[in-house]
Parts: sequence; structure tokens; C-alpha cells
Amino acid sequence: MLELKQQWPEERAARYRAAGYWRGETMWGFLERRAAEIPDHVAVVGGKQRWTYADLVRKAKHYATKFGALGLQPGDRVIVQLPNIPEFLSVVFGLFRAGLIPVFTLPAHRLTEITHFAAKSEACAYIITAMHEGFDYRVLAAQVQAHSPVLHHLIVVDDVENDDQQAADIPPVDVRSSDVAFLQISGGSTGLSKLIPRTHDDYIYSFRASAEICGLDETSVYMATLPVAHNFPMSSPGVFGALYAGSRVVMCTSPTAEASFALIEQERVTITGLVPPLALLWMQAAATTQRDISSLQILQVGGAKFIPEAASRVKATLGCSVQQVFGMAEGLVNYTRLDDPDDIAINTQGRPISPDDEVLIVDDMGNPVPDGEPGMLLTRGPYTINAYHNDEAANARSFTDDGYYRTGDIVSRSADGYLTVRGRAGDHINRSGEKISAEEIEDHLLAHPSVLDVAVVSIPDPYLGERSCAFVIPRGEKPKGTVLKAFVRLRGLADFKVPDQIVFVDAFETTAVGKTSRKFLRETLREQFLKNVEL
Ligand code: AMP
Ligand code: DBH
Repeated sequence: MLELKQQWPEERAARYRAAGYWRGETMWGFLERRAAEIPDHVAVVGGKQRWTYADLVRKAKHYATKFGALGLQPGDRVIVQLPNIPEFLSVVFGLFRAGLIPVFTLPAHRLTEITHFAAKSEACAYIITAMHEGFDYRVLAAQVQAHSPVLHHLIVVDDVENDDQQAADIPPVDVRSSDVAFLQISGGSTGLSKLIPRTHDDYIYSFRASAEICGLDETSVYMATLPVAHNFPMSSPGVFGALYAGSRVVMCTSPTAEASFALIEQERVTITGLVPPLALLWMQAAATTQRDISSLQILQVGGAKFIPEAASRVKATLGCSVQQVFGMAEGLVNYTRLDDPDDIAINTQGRPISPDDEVLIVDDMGNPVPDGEPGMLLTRGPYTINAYHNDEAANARSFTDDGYYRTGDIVSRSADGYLTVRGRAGDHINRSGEKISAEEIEDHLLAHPSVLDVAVVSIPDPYLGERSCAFVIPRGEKPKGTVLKAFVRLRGLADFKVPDQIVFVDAFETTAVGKTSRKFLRETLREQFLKNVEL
């Protein structure tokens, strides 16, 4: 089995320890300590469940025991595919206690993605809930297992919950805080998603500091509204930051305004995070809601650019402050601060968490650009990774020789260090915060016999921010767009990756001699499309 690694050069690691960023804590260790301090405080609420910190620790131990009884060994990788239910936390902390490595996936992922994650991580177990939103995960799991030779164990949380047999508690496994705690997933700008190894030290620092920036304490109520396996609701400050601060976590299974407002009213939620399209829907719904959402103090918005005009209306419509969050599962997270003047909170995507986050903004030649000018964002620091797992090609592309991560984002920086996102260099589609690799979808469409060539392009969309559009040159008779969409879905892809729109073209124009790169082609198609739309 490939070793899990995430290492910083010793000089920097020593500096991060000396500065008190890395404190030697572990994921299990911090929860157990919290539970000893505030055992009766409510830790997590969801559906009909309401667990105290003591309950959460007891339930996590139960899972750890189950994992041990199955023969899982410390260091084994376990795919976790769970919606926003309290069991997400008992399972994941159970894995931490047993020294197992969660591989986080989204409820929307399907056969192709899960099989890819299983292969890349060499996972030997897969944890699901039986049914969610009408989808039967047991059927998916059977297909995934048929494709994944070492994925021997399937754990369905519903079965574990119904089984009250108490096995003997296993002793906690000794893990080092510098060890990799789990594998997080990137949106994937080229090809399939990459796996991101995060250590206990670096991740705990990111959510502990995030919880401080967001002012979380034992009176706060954090609602996870976006799918909790996303880095944003997991750690910015997310469910982990909330538990670290002794706050209450509310698990919300549906991000609609109706369902969310009901939970905000019922649990007196003080803070939650959304992607921009959802924030727009909530702002609209707030005008007519009968629900009392006055407990909400902070609405975080991130994952994609929140335009200033929308940000400026949050206070008046929802009655709370807006906090912009610009982050990435690879590390760096920026926040506008709670005491920032409106001008900053509305017009920028914030500044980094840490004084030791190093940010470089460079031109095409790699030279730093002056403040206020757009350039490519490179970063390294105490919670930004130095390498992906098991992907040498991506590592060669994504990191500089001196350890900076190439974010692919084009940003400008103000004199006081605030970043504004201006665009991006890569070719992914940021569809409502879900990043989709154009290349990945092109490869699937090319497998259809009626597709001669294809380019997948992001198109600005008033609701989604961006939508995906596939420009297809047919081979022989033109297929129906719906047929191609169904074809992509049938290849076992998450629904959000199915092209929103299909446009047939006779040929791809080669306007400039020698410019045959896919990137240039996608840009040309996007421009032509937008010009036609305006006509
Ligand atoms: P990932 O690497 O899949 O975690 O996706 C992170 C990417 O999401 C960033 O590199 C940005 O491109 C985008 N992103 C996240 N937050 C924001 C934001 N507030 N504004 C604009 N883009 C964002
Ligand atoms: O989009 C993201 O990946 C993201 C957005 C906000 C993120 O990872 C985060 C905050 O931590």
C-alpha cells in the first residue's frame, strides 16, 4: 500500500510549531478533550437526533470498535459517502479513534468517481447510508465493489445504528499529529479529482484559527448547510471548527430556504455558509418567510465569487453580516473579518487566516505584479499541502520547486493584503461552487460513437454563476442533446457534471494559425457563443 505523506521542509515545520500553529493535537484527541470539559453540552443535532459531546464520543467509540472487529488496521483507507446526518460525525471520529483514514466523497458522486477514489487511495472499506433523497446507495456500493478489487468491506450506518450489541471498547490507536489524518478531494481542474492528504497538525490549525476568526464559542450554533464533506462546511470553520470551539452543530439535509429557515428558527442557528446561488435564493425567500431567522448573525459565502451587488444586500434582506470566504481544499483560506468595514466585506474575498500564509501574485513570466494588478495566485504556508496523494503528474504541474501551490486563480491584492478574485487560469467550470474539469467531461463525451470532437466550456449563468456547455461536432447523423446527456449520466458520473447545454457545430474554427490548444479553442467557443447570445 502506498504510504500516506504530507511533509513540510524541516525549517518551516519548526517555525510553525514554534509559532503555536501546530500544537501536537490530533482529531480524536481534541474531541475527547472537549467531551471531558463539556460532556452535557449539545454537540450535534440532526433529524430526530440530539447528541451531547459525551454521546458523540460514546457513539464514535462504538464505531471504532466495529471497525476493529471487521479487521480494519490502522492506516487503512475508508471511503466515506454520507449526507449531512449526525452519523457523519460519529463515523468519522470513530475512524480517527481507530487510526483509520477517511477518504471524503460527496453524496452526489457515482460509480466513476467512487471507483477512482477507491483505486487511488487503495481503500479497503466503504461507508454509506442505505437511502438518501430517493437514491439507494447499496446498489451503487455493489457496483463499486464489483469494480474495486480491494474494497472488501461495506458498512451501512443504518445497520450499525440498529445493532445495539456492545462490543468491548478498543484502546485508542496512537497517531502522531504530523501523520496524515484523512484524504480530502479537490474539485479537479484537469482530469479526475485528486486526493489531498491533510495532517492533524495542519488541519486542526486551519479550523481552530477559523473558529477564532468567526468568533465561535460555546454559545454559537453552526449549521452545516452545504454537503459536509466539502472543505468549506467541514473546516471553514465548519463542523470541526464548531466542535473545537464547543459550539453546537446542526446538520441540514436540504439547503432550500424553506428547510433551512425552519432549522434556523428551531435551533437558533447563529452562523452558516453557502455558495452564492443559494445565498441569492435565501435573500429572495427572506422577504416573505414566516420563519424567525433573527438568530442568524453571520452568513458566510464562498466556493465561487459572490458579486458585490449581492453581498451588499445581505444585511438588509437576511438581517445578518456577510462574511466572504475564499478557500480551497488544498489549504489556503481567506476571510473578510467580522470588524471589517462594509467596503471590504462587500468588495473583497478576504485575507488569509495566518500571518505565515505566503501569497505570491505573479505574471506569466513568474514575476510578482504590483498591488491592485491581477496575477496568478501562488501560496504556501502552515496548512497548505506540498503534494497530492499518488499523482506525480499533478504534483509536477501544481507545485513550484520552492513548494508553492499554483491555485489556478487570478487575483489582485490590496495594500493591506485583501484578495479579490478576478478569474482563473484553468479550464474548469465552477458550477455553483462545484468544480468540474472540462477535460474529464470531454473524455466521456468522446466515448460516444456519434461524437467526433467536443469542447466543454464554462458559460456565465445568472443562477449557477457558471454552467457547462458542450460544443459537439457530430460524427455522421446528429444525435439528440438529451441522448448525450443521458449517456454521460449512464457512465456513472455525479449529476452536476452532466453538461447543462449541448450545442452542435460543424467544425471548430481555427482562427489563428498555430493556436490549436484546447484552452484557446474553449476561449474562442465561449466568445462566439456569448456574442451570438447578445444578438
Ligand atoms: P477546490 O480546490 O476544489 O477546493 O476549489 C477551490 C477553488 O474554488 C478556488 O481555487 C477558487 O477557484 C474557487 N473559490 C473558492 N472560494 C471562492 C470565492 N469566495 N470566490 C471565488 N472563487 C472561489
Ligand atoms: O471552494 C472551496 O473549496 C472552499 C471555499 C471556501 C474551501 O475549500 C473553503 C472555503 O475551505
